[in-house]
Amino acid sequence: MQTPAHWDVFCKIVDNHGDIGVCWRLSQQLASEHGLCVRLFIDDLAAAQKIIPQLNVGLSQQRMAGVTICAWPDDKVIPAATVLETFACGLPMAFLEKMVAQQAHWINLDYLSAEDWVADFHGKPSPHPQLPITKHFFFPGFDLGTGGLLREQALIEQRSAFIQDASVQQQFWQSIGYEQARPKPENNLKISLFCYPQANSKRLIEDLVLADQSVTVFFPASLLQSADSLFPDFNKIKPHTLQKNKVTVQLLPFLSSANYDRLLWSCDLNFVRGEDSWVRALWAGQPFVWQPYIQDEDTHLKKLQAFLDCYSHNASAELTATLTAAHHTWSNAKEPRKNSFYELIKGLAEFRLYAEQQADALAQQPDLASKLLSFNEKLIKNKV
Ligand code: TRH
Repeated sequence: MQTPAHWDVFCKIVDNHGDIGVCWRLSQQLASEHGLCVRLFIDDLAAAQKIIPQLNVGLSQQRMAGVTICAWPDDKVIPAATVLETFACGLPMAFLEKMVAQQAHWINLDYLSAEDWVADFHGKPSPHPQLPITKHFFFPGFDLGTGGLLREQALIEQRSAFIQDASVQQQFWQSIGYEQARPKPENNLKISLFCYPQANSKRLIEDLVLADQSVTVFFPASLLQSADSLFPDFNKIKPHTLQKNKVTVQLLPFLSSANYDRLLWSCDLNFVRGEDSWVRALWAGQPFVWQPYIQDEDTHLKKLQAFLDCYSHNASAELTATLTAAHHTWSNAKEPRKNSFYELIKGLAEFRLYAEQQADALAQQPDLASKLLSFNEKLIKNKV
């Protein structure tokens, strides 16, 4: 039997949950699907607990889901054969020096973007300015010339099984504290809402009220500060439930990763943000609106447009226009377009079919973890 290859993954939690969300998901996949021996180094174990609730922050090393989770390394730690830095988080100098001595392979996993330049930069080397070691950039992306998208092998099957089983769905709703009305009103629209405070929520709520349709909006209670501004003239009708006209807001606890996926699979429309929830929404195969992480000089708006261009390449002109208007209204305060969410809701049937097709098409491509392994093989054989 072959000895498993050793990988070290480095994660710095800058803010929010995307960094650790991606690192934890990828580390588990490398261990469980590819049989690697993975250590995940995290700079802030307490912050990571939000995504890995079972984490014991008092332990500097612990094993979970086949991964060894470690506190940021001290000078004594010996690097693995392959070191995956994530989002240019920086590696400790003493660790880097040992990597040089061991001729470890060094890859940086970058942020996801649909911009054209990504394929050109994917896989490119970047020699260290002082040390004789080279880092290689690995860019996730939407086409074959990039590093692909994170997707567990069984994800699409798990989604299909869930969608086909009404009793499992009912159990899910109960487990997150939501009593679904029975019999289900045919036109009750379910929307999950995960956004940054800058999102144009005022316009969304106005359009939902205008749609004059029964709507339930699922919103993480932990973002309640923004909920005050999001739902200012709503009445509290029950604990965790707010209402205005036909729009009900159901406040949710922060869900486990598995339950967050189930929520995305169950809703008619998902508002997602950043990176990891965005990719999960793609795989859900349901209509979604993505809000990019806000960057200086409106860089995020370029990322947004690049994604819209890439995602809607096979969509009808009407659907493309609807998606563009809704996304720009949501993320670009300078460019709100009237009734854009109203139009989005009216066009959900077409969007649903399209989202499903896009998820299926993207799932035909190799996933990010598999591509990362092939890339590392090339590094080992000096073929990059
Ligand atoms: O939290 P984010 O805003 O993370 C961001 C982005 O990754 C961004 O690119 C990065 O620069 C910045 O962090 C530092 O959004 P994201 O990426 O969607 O991560 C949220 C994670 O939280 C994702 O793994 C889904 C998870 N989640 C749950 O597990 N349960 C929940 O109930 C919710 C609402 C989210």
